Amino acid sequence: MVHLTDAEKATVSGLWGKVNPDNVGAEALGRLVSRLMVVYPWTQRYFDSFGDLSSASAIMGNPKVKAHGKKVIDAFNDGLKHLDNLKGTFAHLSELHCDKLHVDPENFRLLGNMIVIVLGHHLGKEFTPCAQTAFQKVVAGVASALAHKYH
Ligand code: HNI
Repeated sequence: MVHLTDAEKATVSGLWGKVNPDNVGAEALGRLVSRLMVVYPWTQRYFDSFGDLSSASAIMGNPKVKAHGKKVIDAFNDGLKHLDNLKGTFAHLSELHCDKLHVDPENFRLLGNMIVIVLGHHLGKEFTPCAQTAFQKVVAGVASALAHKYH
């Protein structure tokens, strides 16, 4: 399990308060989907009902990607409030992604990295290496909590 120091927790919540989570979610999911379509085209099956995913700009403008990004980031946001109990917080979602959606857990790590990239983009200089380290811990913790039911 990940462990954040009190200083890291303060950094994470301070910086999270400066971004618009819905935008971060939509962009992170859009970037993940764009990357998946190019590198792992078969993952399109996850997003069968999403409509036009034919190019990066179609994906970034796709209203279903945006709406789904909001769902994902709301759950992520909930995780930020329970950093000491990510496993419990994501138990239900882990079951859903594992048993029903059959999402390869590698995608949770990829999405976490997209969230870090988008935060870097939105926060610029404020996203110091120290801040990045704190967020990498969070996304690693969320990814491992989501992957929990797979083992
Ligand atoms: Ni994910 C549905 C949260 C990563 C594919 N996902 C959800 C829902 C939440 C959620 C919340 C809605 C559940 C419900 O309706 O009851 N997903 C999260 C979180 C992460 C994540 C917190 C990582 C931080 N999901 C991923 C990834 C993929 C993914 C990386 C695939 C690449 N998720 C899905 C799919 C659905 C889904 C597919 C169902 C979509 C639908 O509505 O049909």
